[in-house]
Amino acid sequence: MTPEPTAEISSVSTAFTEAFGRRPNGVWAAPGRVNVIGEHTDYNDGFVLPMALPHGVRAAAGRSRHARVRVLSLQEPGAPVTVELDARPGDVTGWAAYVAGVVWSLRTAGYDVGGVDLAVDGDVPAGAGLSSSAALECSVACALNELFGLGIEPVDLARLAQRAENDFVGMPCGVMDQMASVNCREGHVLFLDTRSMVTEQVPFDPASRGRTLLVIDTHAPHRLVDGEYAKRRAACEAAAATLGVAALRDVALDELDTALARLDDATQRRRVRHVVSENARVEDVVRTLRTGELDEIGPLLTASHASLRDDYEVTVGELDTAVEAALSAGALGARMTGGGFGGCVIALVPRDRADTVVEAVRAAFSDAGYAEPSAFTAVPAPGARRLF
Ligand code: GAF
Repeated sequence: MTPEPTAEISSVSTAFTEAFGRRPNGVWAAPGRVNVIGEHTDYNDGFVLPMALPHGVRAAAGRSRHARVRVLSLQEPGAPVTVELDARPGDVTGWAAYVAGVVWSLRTAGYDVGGVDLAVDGDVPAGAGLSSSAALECSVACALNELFGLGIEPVDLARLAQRAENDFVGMPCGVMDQMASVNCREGHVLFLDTRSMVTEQVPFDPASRGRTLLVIDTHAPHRLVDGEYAKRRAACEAAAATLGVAALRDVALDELDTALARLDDATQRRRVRHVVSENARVEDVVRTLRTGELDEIGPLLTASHASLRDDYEVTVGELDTAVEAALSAGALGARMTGGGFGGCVIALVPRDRADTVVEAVRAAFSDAGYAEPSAFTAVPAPGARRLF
């Protein structure tokens, strides 16, 4: 017998029932994320350190007898979108492509996904670089995995969701966001080696140290599908080829100067310096957190931002202004998080300075003529799971 849905899931469950005339077989949830450090390292086989947010996507799902996918979103007005089960890349555009892409990815990997109806509901702030797409993909991937008894392990599920985004949606992202959405744990950051896919759950509880991890949404529109992300990735791959390594992960920090001297292209030199130094910063942060220290990670976060601004060139005025204002108002460290070109900044702050820091960022934005930013406290939340 199916248990009664709780308040948390009743809206998406009710939407499913209203649209499809029956109750869903279950509701699955997958979170968005903030990345504490390790930016633009995942597609270089490097290290990342994300944590899940309480914000995410809930997917109510039910098997159907028809050979098609029907999906509605509570964030998108209108009737459910209908997609054929054998839809191919290019056949579906817009938000539904993330859903159809997961179906395509699983089916082309040989998994027997049949007809399905879905209702999705999300609360990851849109366009903020907090990984709403991975949350959507992973909620659907988890639902299909259980509904059709596919038995896919979490790491493989994340890879298949990444493939949906790479090859169906057309965004050449790395695997960080999907791994975070599937594998993060409450109260922890996820240390991921994107080459071996080995993970370590590192305890992370700023509140117990009187600290707050603020997420400041600059509301600067964040766009990763416009080609800049792909250009960064291509520059890294070209540099790795020139250096004769499989990926920039293979360049150690103490070999950096030698490697840079072998690159003629000044842009590639900057990109390589960011990736190599960022990998080293992730390892430093993890070492620091393992010892139970927290404040010492602040300067590493700030150094990461400087590298993303000066060498990787993925920041915008809003991100730099937010970081500078936060640091001036007493943040222990601050950096952009996610792909960049807009989106959010994180700031590690003493709890009793949190309001002051947010006010300082607001004032700096007002002076600069930017839209008003918003902020919330990030608390490490659980990864993807079945809600009922
Ligand atoms: C985006 C991508 F989706 C990730 O894979 C990662 O590369 C990130 O940008 C930058 O670190 O979120």
